[in-house]
Amino acid sequence: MSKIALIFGVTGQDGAYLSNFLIRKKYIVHGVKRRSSSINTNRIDHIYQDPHLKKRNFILHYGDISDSISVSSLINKILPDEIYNLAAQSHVGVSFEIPEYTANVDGIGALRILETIRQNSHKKKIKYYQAGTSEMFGGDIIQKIQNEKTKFYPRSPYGAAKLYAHWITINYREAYNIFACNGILFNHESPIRGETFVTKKIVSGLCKIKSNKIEKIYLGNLYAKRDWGHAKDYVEAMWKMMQHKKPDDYVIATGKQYTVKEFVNLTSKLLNLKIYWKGKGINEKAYSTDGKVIIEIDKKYFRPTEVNSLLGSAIKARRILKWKPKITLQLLIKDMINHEKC
Ligand code: NAP
Ligand code: F7E
Repeated sequence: MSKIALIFGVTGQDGAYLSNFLIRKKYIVHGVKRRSSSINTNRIDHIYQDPHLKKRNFILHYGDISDSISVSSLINKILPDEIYNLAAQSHVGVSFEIPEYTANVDGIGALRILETIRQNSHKKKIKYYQAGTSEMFGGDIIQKIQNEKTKFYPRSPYGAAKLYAHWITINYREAYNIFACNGILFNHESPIRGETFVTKKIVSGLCKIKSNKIEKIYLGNLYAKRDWGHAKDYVEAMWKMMQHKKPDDYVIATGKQYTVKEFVNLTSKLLNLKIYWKGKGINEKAYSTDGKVIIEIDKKYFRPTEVNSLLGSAIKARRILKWKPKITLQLLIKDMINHEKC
């Protein structure tokens, strides 16, 4: 019999990749989307519009994880085998502007789901995946390479909210014997990454500059270092955690890091767009060979507290889950460029 999965955050980057992945594994996938005034299902329309899949394998529901009633009624009705909680206000910069909302959705949202799982435990043992993040480490403040044993030190309302979700997941696992896993995922990107995250902004911006659609883009901190992987590899890790005999917490990362500036340089190289840099600090700029400024710094993209350096060790996932990333940064950028069709 097919397993039933329920995905909160199905319309996001990971929700779309995970839906595809689980449907290929013959799951029946229920997804939760928010009501919005404009269409927010672009990333999953290809699945939803397939009449065959729509009827049998992929069902969408309205819901919101800030609303306990919608969370509990969906779980009570569907009684899935596995719940993936990917729903979040996922932008670190934005979390400084809407900290209470971020705490409610990214922190308490997890509690709403876990508590409903607990209340249903006499009817069905539902497994839970929590979308945790390297932002909980706050970078290299405690340790240069971060793993499951590294102390947390969140540097944003987003990181702090996700840390609550992380610990409440562990508490429900220990207190009520619920199969609940925390994935501590480092940055992962794809052609369907949100437009305001730095990788998508760079790839899409440089493509538009190359095809003369815009003149320049504005960025913030060029020297932040990130461990960037591909979302396709990372959703597989989520699923593997849920299939293991014991629920546990895992870091998922590539073990390689690059600065934002190096990401720009690599993207322009792959686009055959020759650039050079001049200036320092806020006045640093990238130029095309004909002397035009194509990248400038805008202070508004700096955060009140920055996570300077993220570098993960996924040795535990490699050893126990037999998971390792397959897609290199070069291939990730090529995939993102191809999608832009520039
Ligand atoms: P994303 O593209 O921003 O997707 C977030 C999803 O959550 C969207 O479907 C969004 O709906 C939904 N959502 C937001 N608020 C909600 C609410 N109140 N109720 C129900 N759904 C809500 O994020 P992602 O990159 O796929 O990441 C997936 C999860 O992993 C997130 O929890 C994120 O914090 C976490 N994470 C991401 C990364 C990464 O590098 N991508 C790394 C570590 C952890 P709309 O489409 O309507 O906005
Ligand atoms: O920033 C710097 C910025 O917004 C990366 C989320 O998925 O991964 C993501 O969070 C770095 C930061 O991702 C711009 O200051 C420079 O140092 O792409 P980002 P993030 O903050 O690392 C983690 C693991 C998550 O869990 C989150 O959900 O790039 N940066 N210039 C910029 N960042 C943005 N967004 N825009 C710029 O113009």
